[in-house]
Amino acid sequence: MNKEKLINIAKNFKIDGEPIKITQCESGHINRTYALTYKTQENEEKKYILQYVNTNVFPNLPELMTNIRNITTYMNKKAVENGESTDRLTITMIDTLDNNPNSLYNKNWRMEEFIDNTKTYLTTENLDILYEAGKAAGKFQKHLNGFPAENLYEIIPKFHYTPNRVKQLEEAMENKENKDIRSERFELAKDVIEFVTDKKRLDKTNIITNSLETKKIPLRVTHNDTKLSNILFDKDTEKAVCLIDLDTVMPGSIVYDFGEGLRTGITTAPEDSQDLSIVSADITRFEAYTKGFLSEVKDIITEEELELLPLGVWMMTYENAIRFLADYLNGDIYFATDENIENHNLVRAKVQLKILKQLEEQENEMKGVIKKYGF
Ligand code: GN1
Ligand code: MG
Repeated sequence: MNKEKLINIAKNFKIDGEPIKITQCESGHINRTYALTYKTQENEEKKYILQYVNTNVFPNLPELMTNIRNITTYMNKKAVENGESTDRLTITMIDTLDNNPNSLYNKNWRMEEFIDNTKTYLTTENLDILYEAGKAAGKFQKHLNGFPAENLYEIIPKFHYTPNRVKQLEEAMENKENKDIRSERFELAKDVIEFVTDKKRLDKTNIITNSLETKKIPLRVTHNDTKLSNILFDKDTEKAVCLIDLDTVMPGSIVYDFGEGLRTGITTAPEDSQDLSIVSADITRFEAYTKGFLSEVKDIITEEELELLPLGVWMMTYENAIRFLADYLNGDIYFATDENIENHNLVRAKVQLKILKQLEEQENEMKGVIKKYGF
């Protein structure tokens, strides 16, 4: 989209000054995101994020924005009550000029403050940063511990209900409409399909959801997309600042947030690395993240949840593998793909597969780490 159009859209939000620079951010797979730098009347520079939200993925955007408003208000209020700073605690939406109740312009557009002096990682070998990442995900759980999860809208129904993800994969495998691309893609994905549909793996997919359904573990406010690139770090101190991308905050399990954080935290290469030889699951990274995470949640996590944490990492990795695979078989209709990366979604699925294999081999080591830092 051209800059002129973006500037005109941004004019519908309550921001002082004039935009002087616009860049597109490439990392998300769902929404279109831009960073806008403004020159304020005091001649200072201030940055904002402008986003076109994908309403195919998020058809109930007003409810999504309500969730974000409710949890960020809660977090800010709690911090004030506890005498803690609200500075860079969480994201802040910008109101529209016409005071839209959901801070949306023209249905899909929203703006938020850019959180200053921060950066993100796709992957890192720095254990201090992983410790910080674990702390950030743990803090989010801790901060929202008193918020009634059942009051949140379920933005994407059954988001981490893994058996339903399996069903979606089965549907993709039967998808008649894509017959032409299907046969070739099926052939290329043969090994991945075989691996993820192995009975011993399918049999594990309902363990966490069953634990929630039988109330063995509590329903909690869950971020649901705690991948490393959704955590901001201070550019100077490299301390974690906060979690961003609150679109998928919904009722869920702490096990999901831990698992999704480590799905990316434990790996030695980006999610779409075409060189599988550099992809592995590194237990020392697991330990650093776990240590940070548990240091924040030790007073709220239950023994049953603790026990499920290693499985959570497996489950989130498995789930992303089958989601990428299903999208590949469906002809890339959900996740954004880069035309320069051939079979992008299959590449992503294969990376998850390699990590899965290694997680299965290191299950006992992971359990040992949880024992070490748990109660
Ligand atoms: C998507 O949009 P983004 O990049 O934050 C996806 C996550 C996946 C992730 C894989 C709403 O997140 O669930 O784990 O890609 N978000 C949605 O990188 O489906
Ligand atoms: Mg997201």
